[in-house]
Amino acid sequence: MPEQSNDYRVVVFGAGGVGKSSLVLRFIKGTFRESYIPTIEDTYRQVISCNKNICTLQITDTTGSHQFPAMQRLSITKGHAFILVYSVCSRQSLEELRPIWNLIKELKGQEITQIPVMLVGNKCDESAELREVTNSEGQAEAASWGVSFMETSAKTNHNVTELFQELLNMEKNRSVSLQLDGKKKKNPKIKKSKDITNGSVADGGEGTSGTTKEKCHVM
Ligand SMILES: Nc1nc2c(ncn2[C@@H]2O[C@H](COP(=O)(O)OP(=O)(O)O)[C@@H](O)[C@H]2O)c(=O)[nH]1
Ligand SMILES: [Mg+2]
Repeated sequence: MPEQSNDYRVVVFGAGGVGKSSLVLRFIKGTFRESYIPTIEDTYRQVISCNKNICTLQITDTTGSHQFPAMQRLSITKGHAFILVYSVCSRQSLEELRPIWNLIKELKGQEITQIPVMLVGNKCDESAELREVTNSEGQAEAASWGVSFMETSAKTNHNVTELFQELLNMEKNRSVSLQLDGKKKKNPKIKKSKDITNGSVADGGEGTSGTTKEKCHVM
């Protein structure tokens, strides 16, 4: 299927409880929940534009550090871009990303310089007293790894769409964008795809029904 070969795969890593699922759900569904429901592994899909065609943005929300090593390696091997999430309220969660980053570098080899990677300090809405990692410390860590950096809040929706858009902007091998505007009319192939009429599909248990194409649009 052409849609499948056109997948653009983003993998979200980070310790349990840092807000990986919250960021993905905020982006895909526009929702947020206070309760913590541990994830097994879910993949969400959203239609995006790629080289003036449509393709599928596939976001894999991983379980965190307890992911089976073989699954972790597979996610890395298949991934086109990576989001490494820690909580600004937990220095430990930043430290837990290091082995994952090292594994990504090891498995991608030379290719790593071409791969979009964003280090993300989530929960930036939390009060100053709860903070354990400052913005500049996060920035410095990202700089030493040679990756990009952003602070987000899935709770207040701060920098969430920007995170995904920035990540796609970093892709140099193809032109990927959340924007579908303008491309739809020019590309008659869109009508041939069954998936596209739904806007998005998910193979994870939580699903993404209800996601509309409007969610793909950024201002
Ligand atoms: N204050 C705050 N809490 C958040 C934020 N993102 C997630 N949480 C909370 O942190 C907990 C863990 O979130 P979850 O997305 O399940 O973490 P995951 O294990 O990394 O997928 C939940 O109770 C969320 O409500 C955020 O941006 N700000
Ligand atoms: Mg989760």
